[in-house]
Amino acid sequence: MPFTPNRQFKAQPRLVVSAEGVSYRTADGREVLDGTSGLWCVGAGHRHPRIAEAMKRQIDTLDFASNFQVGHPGAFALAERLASVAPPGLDRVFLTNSGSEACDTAMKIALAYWRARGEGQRNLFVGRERGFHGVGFGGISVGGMTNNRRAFGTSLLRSDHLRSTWDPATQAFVRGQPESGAEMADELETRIVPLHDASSIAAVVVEPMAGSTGVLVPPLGYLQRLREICDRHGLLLVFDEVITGFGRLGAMFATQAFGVVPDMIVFAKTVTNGAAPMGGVLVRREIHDTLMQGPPHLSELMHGYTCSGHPLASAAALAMLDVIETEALCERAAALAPHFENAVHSLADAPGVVAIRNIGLAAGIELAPAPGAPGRRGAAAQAAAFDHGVLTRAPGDTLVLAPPFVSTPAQVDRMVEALRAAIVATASLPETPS
Ligand code: PXG
Ligand code: PLP
Repeated sequence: MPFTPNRQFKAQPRLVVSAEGVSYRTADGREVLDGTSGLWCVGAGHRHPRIAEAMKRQIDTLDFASNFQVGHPGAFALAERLASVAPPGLDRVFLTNSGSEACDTAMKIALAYWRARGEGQRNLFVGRERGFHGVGFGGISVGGMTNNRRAFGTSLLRSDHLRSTWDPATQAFVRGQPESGAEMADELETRIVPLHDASSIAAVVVEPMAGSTGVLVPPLGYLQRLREICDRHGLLLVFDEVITGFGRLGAMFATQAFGVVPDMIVFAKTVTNGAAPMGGVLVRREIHDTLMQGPPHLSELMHGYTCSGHPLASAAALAMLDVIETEALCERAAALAPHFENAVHSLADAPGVVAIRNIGLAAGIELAPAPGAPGRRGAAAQAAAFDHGVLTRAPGDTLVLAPPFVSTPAQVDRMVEALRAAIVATASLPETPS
């Protein structure tokens, strides 16, 4: 099982057998609120009828065609549609089947772009500590999650990392974006560019908001500052919007929420509402055009996955984009965000809560670790939350809450109450089992 204590699960399985709206149903018939939006995917709620119908129609029309040498209309329609909701200029699309594949794809496009421009020496990637860019070899090289790298030895690609934007001394209970800290971006210009030289850097890859390491919110002006530094030194800037894309921050992309436009946007997850696996990269037109050269009978980009632009995933994504528009999901997420913020910050007085971070419909509630056993309190609280009726995620000792955009304020309150019960229930843990 992915990122799961397998032996514990086998001893005590938690099986969900059906879902509707913002809830799962367990094998033993209990309702569990989906406080993770199905790992950040299901913004529109589970089993949205419009998406289900589109997928049923598709499987009865064209179940599968690859996009190698042939093509099918759905993938092209989707690419057009994605370009129409992306910031102006980012209007070329490459489709994959996951966020990890999309991250590696963006990194390969960056390498190929520089080679096509005669600058093949640019092969170093700049990421950020506590950044997550999936589990491919590219993604773990530029990623900054120590546990995801440690077990596999040194990374394959050359990389350096900016410091994380999280500063517990000044940000512990800040609501939304911290007001100070934009200058943390200066490290790119004061340390990394001088050390490696801009001419060796392929791209700077960051999540606008670091999601899977517990919701780390960028300080006001930080992303603008990164963009300015990249522009001054001619560096490509890639935003990994696998979590923030398609509404989580109350706008279609974080790019629009923060008013900073990168050179590539990596997306996945919510693009299909989780109903089918899909990811992809939105690319600035000039990068695409630079690659469109060489003998006309040869592929311009030697890259792709069997199921890139799968018909079922394309149909799901087109339907999801319809739903986002017709049901005003970005606006709904934005409208729910203030209630959500108040609700999660009400946990400040729960036992052992040492920090609360939030933006849009994402929050991290950080707990003091059990003495000598980092991660144990988080894992225990996550399990207790499931028993109290809410699915949450615990990277380390932080509980993450990310409700579907269609949640009601009352459902958000129920999720937060269940988290409080779980935090209280795990306030003092028995001795660590050996
Ligand atoms: N980039 C980012 C920013 C992500 O959050 C990926 C890439 C990889 O996507 P795939 O589709 O290959 O998993 C992710 C995935 C969590 C959690 O607990 C987050 C992710 C995956 C699993 C768990 O927050 N994000
Ligand atoms: N391994 C083998 C032997 C293959 O034939 C292929 C694809 O044809 C792959 C790996 C890659 O699989 P995918 O295209 O699904 O990423």
